Amino acid sequence: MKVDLIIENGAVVTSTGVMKTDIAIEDGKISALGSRSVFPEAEKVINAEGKIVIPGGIDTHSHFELLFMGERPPENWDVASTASAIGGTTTTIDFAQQEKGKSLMDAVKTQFSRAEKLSAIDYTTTPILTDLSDLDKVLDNMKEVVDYGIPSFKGATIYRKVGWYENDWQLYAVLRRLKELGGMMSIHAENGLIGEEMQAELIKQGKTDPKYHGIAKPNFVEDLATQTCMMLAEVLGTKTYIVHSTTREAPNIIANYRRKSLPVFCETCTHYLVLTDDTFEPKFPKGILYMCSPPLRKKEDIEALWKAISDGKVQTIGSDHVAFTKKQKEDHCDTFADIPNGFPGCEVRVPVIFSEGVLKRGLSLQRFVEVVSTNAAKLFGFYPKKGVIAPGSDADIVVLDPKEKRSLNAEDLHMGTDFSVFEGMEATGWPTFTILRGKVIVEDGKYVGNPGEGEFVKGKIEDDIIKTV
Ligand code: DUC
Ligand code: ZN
Ligand code: ZN
Repeated sequence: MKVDLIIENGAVVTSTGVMKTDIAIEDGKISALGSRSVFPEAEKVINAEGKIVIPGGIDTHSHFELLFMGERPPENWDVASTASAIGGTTTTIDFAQQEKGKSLMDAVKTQFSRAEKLSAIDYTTTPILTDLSDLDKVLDNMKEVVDYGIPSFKGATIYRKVGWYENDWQLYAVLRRLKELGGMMSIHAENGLIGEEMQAELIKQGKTDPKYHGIAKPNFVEDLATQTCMMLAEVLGTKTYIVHSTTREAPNIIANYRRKSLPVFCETCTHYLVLTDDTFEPKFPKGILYMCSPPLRKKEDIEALWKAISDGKVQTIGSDHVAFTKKQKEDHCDTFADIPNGFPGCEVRVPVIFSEGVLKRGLSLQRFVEVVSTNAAKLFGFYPKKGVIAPGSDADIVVLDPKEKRSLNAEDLHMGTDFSVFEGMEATGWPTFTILRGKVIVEDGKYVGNPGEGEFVKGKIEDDIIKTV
């Protein structure tokens, strides 16, 4: 009898540390760790000598095919998910936006109808609440979504114009319901009233350039909302996950509540660890491209976030991938407040964190794996199926070459857009192989799978597992 695949001689990052071990894979699962000499023969052998072997990346924050601020990126699920795979991500937690007048479950079905056909990687979703006009109905519908295997929902304390906003009462009611259901609330935390009134005031004064984006929403606008969310989380005891924290203070605000043993968590995103608000100038050709929310910050925030990652105060790093094109940004650039927020990043997340974190700042391999993979699986309720290299887990594995250097220029990447916010930069540490449930889908940097092979990953949050994040 043969096993399907053996990965030999790699430095494998497991839940307990880094060890030199071989990995046997059968029927899409890891069947054994140990010495190849005691494994059966294999159909295929990958020699990972000199490579680092990690669980497949899990992107906690992608927006594939998102219609937002008047634009839908031309990039489809197949292109986005293929690019994710090339960059070492094997599961994405993609947002599904509720449409006005429709239910959260409708949003899930719409998103999955695309993913089922086109996704190159496994997926689940976090529905975004956009229509709370019948609050009781939405609260009721949340149970159906949780029972379906989707335990997280997303709200926002900003974006009144695009309808993503929840007021304090709505947030309270949703958190209270999620406490009953055992789910987790993901929140985009920026104080919408101050941030958006400040935007309007600046625009009235003719201050419409991208650099005013950061001036309208300085650190305290995010910190204030983060603090509010933490107070609600404490009062209600609901699992609460702050998405894309960017300020030097936010991880500390959240850590203050973690110290009280509350289930609260902090995510940041790749770009907040690399890019500063200097990129907003000049407006053309580049400032408008760097428009995202929360805004890019200062060098001091970047270094504080990296420290918070190694200190355990940031639990996950997502991409916040939205593949707008240059034209889509340009078409709305009269004032900074109208430029569609977001840019592509799903492909570069794992390599940039490896390069900037492990190689440049000495982030441990163990912590690297926790923030790009393991913690996401634990938080969103599918650990140890994913997020770990252990017998019985899905064989989602990345064989990463720690010496491979690639440019981050748009023309060298595979995301469906025409610019890169990382233009001119390089990252060292790229997947030689990306393996999804035992099947090689990326080999030597090329996608060799078939879009549509990705599967829905059901989640159910377990309190004893989430405590280990
Ligand atoms: N921020 C972004 O930059 N893009 C999408 C949505 C968001 O909150
Ligand atoms: Zn957001
Ligand atoms: Zn987002």
